[in-house]
Amino acid sequence: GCNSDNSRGSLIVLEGLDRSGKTSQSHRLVSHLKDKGVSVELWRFPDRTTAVGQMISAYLANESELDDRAIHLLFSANRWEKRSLMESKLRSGISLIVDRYSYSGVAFSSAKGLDLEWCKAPEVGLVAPDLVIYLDISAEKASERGGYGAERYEQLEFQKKVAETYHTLYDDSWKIIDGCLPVEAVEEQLRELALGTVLSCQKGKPLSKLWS
Ligand code: NYM
Repeated sequence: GCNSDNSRGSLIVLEGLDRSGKTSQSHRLVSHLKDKGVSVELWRFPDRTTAVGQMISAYLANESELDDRAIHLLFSANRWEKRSLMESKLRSGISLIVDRYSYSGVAFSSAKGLDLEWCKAPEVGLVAPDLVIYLDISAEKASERGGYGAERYEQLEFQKKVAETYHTLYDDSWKIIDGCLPVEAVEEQLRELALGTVLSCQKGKPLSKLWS
């Protein structure tokens, strides 16, 4: 029941191309869950507030150059430095909605040509999400949405490669939502998926580790 000792918060990850709608949908989802009385926080990766996050941010803004493998490992380190806080939040009953996670790390780096298994290796042992939701939108449609900023990676040809690598990461546990649906329809599907996952974690679904 709700008060079982192993009741915990759930780790819910949103993934997708740049401009797929993840960020605004994760905000909407968090406020909906709060309204429902769920204790929940919005997280995102990269977490640009840490020292590592600031290096990542400078790289993305084209203010610094880094070897492809070096930046890959920084993105991973940025998740590792939050790992224990993440686990303690979950164990204390707080659910986390996370805008990007290890799958972004692998999809973006392997789209540059790095080996997929090499990209996954530093992620092994991080907390595994209870739910991964992919907001599915083609690179073309995403680019039409406007607002591709000046950040590195926000280019049509590169995003097409990222979409391909995301597809190689899919497994049956992923939930795919058509990102071209109206905002409210996407929101409705997200709410239902998230609430179901929150409930199963309250009932004591065990925490697991990547990759699983
Ligand atoms: N990105 C994000 C990576 O290349 N590797 C990662 O591990 C993560 C978490 O950073 N284009 C890329 C994807 C985005 C960019 O993310 C910044 P956002 O969500 O635009 O702040």
